[in-house]
Amino acid sequence: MSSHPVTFHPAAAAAAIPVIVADAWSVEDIAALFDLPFNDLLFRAQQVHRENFDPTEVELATLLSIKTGGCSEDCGYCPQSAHHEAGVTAQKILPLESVLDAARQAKESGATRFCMGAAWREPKDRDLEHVEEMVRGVKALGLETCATLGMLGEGQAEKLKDAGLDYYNHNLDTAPEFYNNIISTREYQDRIDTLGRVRGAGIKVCCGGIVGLGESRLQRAGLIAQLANLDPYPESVPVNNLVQVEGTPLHGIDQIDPFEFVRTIAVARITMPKARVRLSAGRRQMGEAIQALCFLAGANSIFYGDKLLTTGNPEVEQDQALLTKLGLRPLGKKVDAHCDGSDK
Ligand code: SAM
Ligand code: DTB
Ligand code: SF4
Repeated sequence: MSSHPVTFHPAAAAAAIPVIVADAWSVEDIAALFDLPFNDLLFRAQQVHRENFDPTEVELATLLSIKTGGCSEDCGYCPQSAHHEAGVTAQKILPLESVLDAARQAKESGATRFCMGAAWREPKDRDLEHVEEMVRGVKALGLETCATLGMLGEGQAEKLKDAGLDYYNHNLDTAPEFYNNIISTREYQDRIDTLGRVRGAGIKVCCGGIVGLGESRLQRAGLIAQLANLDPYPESVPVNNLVQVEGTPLHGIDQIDPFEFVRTIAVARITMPKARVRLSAGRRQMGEAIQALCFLAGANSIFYGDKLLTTGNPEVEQDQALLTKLGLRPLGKKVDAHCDGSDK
């Protein structure tokens, strides 16, 4: 039973669109959103999106792997885990200048956020010093900074904050009750603790998850409930569609129905109205029509650049063409006379 009732607004009753009157979201309330007819769900999500954002605006965030492969964690989806044979060779941390070159290029292409990812269980203090330098350098270029380095220990978030880090990405990934099917080397609570450290240091939280891991719809609702009930909920919510990589334990499992992915985006939008919901990994496999539905469902951020961490992402030119076709414009860019892609 839901601890918070889902009521039905009289005007919406015919379409059975629930109006949630609770402060905290129960899994049942969220499952009820997932169960709505597709068009009703998207309509609700569009309303919430338009109440909180300019619906033509999309944030472009570029990702760079600053330390690739050889990770001691055993995340079942991840090609960078040393537990799997996914053909990713472990590398050393990138030199500062390579990171800054990539950040300059990202800025030139129109990105406003630069996210640095490392395949660590947690950063050693010596590694963190390198990352602090990178954050300072990227910030000085006028980009928003984000890092994802695994679990943070005592005092590490404060160091990153002092260096100018705007966002820390650390995902809950899936529902607590499904988590142990996917990762055995760290606990759900470890992730919550890291998020607490990030918040405590005054860094904005980027936290989301992956769908298509073999979880049920109820478990997807469970993930969204965890995210939406974080107090406050994350400023950025990346929703990843599993990129299946050969050699990882999840390679070859049944893929999630694309409409179910769109539903997940819509439910994230409704439950976290002011968050930037990022249509994250998996766009290359998704096609343009499903991406367009994701934007309609309230996604207003993408990873932008030819590569994610180790896998592919749509080419920059392809993304620019898609945004133009849909009349979407990158965050921070002035409105053009013809933003519908027409040349009239
Ligand atoms: N090692 C750090 C950590 O796990 O916290 C940071 C990097 S890790 C690659 C960041 C996130 O990428 C994961 O939490 C997961 O949500 C996502 N990810 C990793 N592999 C993926 C895949 N094959 N498909 C979709 N998302 C993936
Ligand atoms: C997030 O939620 N997704 C990004 C970022 N945060 C670090 C990572 C996606 C990784 C996809 C698999 C790869 O390229 O290795
Ligand atoms: Fe390591 Fe992060 Fe990959 Fe897990 S998701 S194996 S922690 S790099």
